[in-house]
Amino acid sequence: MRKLAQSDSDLLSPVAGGGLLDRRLFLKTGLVFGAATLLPSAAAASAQPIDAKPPWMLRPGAPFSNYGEPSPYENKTIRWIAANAKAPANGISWTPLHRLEGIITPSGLHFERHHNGVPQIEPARHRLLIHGLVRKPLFFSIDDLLRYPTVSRLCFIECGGNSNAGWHEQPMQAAAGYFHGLASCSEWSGVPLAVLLEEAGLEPGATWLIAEGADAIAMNVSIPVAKAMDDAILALYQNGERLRPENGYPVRLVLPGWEGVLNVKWLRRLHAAEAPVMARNETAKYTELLPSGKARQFTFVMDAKSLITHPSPGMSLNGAGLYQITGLAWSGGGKVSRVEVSADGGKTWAAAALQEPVLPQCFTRFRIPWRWSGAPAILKSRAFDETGRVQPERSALLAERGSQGYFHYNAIVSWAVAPDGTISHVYA
Ligand SMILES: Nc1nc2c(c(=O)[nH]1)N[C@H]1C(S)=C(S)[C@@H](COP(=O)(O)O)O[C@H]1N2
Ligand SMILES: [Mo]
Repeated sequence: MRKLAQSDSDLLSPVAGGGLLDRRLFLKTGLVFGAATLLPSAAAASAQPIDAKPPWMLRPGAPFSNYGEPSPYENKTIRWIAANAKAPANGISWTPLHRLEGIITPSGLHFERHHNGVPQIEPARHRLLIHGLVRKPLFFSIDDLLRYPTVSRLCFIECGGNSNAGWHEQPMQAAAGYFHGLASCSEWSGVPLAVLLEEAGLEPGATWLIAEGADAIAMNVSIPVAKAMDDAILALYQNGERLRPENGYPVRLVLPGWEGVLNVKWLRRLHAAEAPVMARNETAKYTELLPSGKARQFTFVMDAKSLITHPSPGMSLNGAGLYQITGLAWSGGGKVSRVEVSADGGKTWAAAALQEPVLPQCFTRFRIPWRWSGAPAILKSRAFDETGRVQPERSALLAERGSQGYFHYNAIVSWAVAPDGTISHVYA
């Protein structure tokens, strides 16, 4: 155990209202486990007797497996599915963000949005066509694509409908991931789309690409050529292994930082054109009418956003004391430059520590220590990105967009902590 230095004890002084402490506190491990007998979980752990001969040490363990699965004790770390009763192939499933750590979403927990189910595609029969305003129309098999030089990119995908319960008049009560988990973050590997477009040779008038999937709805959307040439990837791999069927096997588009619907799964066709196709999912859906009567359409870049994942609704705090507040921040605009946390409902804010790596268009993990007094508290986080985007308060978002919204909700999220330690979602 380490002795407290004067500079260490400064770290135990609040840096904002409600008991938020210096973000560097947890870097001083000796301090936390030595001086701060404040961590309730550590105190509880030391009271447990040590089992000298647990049953799993008395005989050899389980045999090997061809493909690993999570521990059966982790069977609550699952996606939550909301499918349409009349059309079960149309629906969503949420990533349990509240049960995950770090920034990577395990592939089996990546959120899903299917407009007409998951096609079981035989890779040998799948083809990708690039045609329209190109000098040389091209067909690619998956084997062809696998021969191109590969790039990898860590980035999030977020559905434009994520967090849409935030528009409800009353705050929805659900676990954080089952509210904001139509966002996930993976390492995607594949071929830069620019390489294939250069091979096909875009004609001068080609400013849009109409991308179409091989699902039973042949979902299509329009993508500006500038983005396709900038950083779009034809992803073949997700977190090191080939894509999961749910996420677009054998090939999908990944457009870092851009709205989920543009990341066409099971990609079969890219048609170069002079104008967008005005498909259902860029006219009737994923657009919104503003109070002025004008519509917002083609809002490609996902806004700056953040959310405290721990503590969050469904968890409860075990008495007053020292806690680590942690959560995720992201922005389609670029890198997250700053995350601030409030423990007094937004009256005062303190800068959270951003855990490396901090990458553009990627989930960023933030953390800040908090000494809870046991009194009612309201926790909030707000994200800033390197391009000047700031996550707005809910009242500001509603003032700008009206209260009839459905898509593109990125307001600050508030969790109320009650004296008994339970946590609920509030508008504050
Ligand atoms: N072919 C096809 N691509 C699709 C969809 C679809 O239903 N069919 N859904 C879109 C939507 S709305 C989103 S948010 C993302 C979801 O990707 P995921 O299911 O891998 O999370 O895929 C997009 N690409
Ligand atoms: Mo979506």
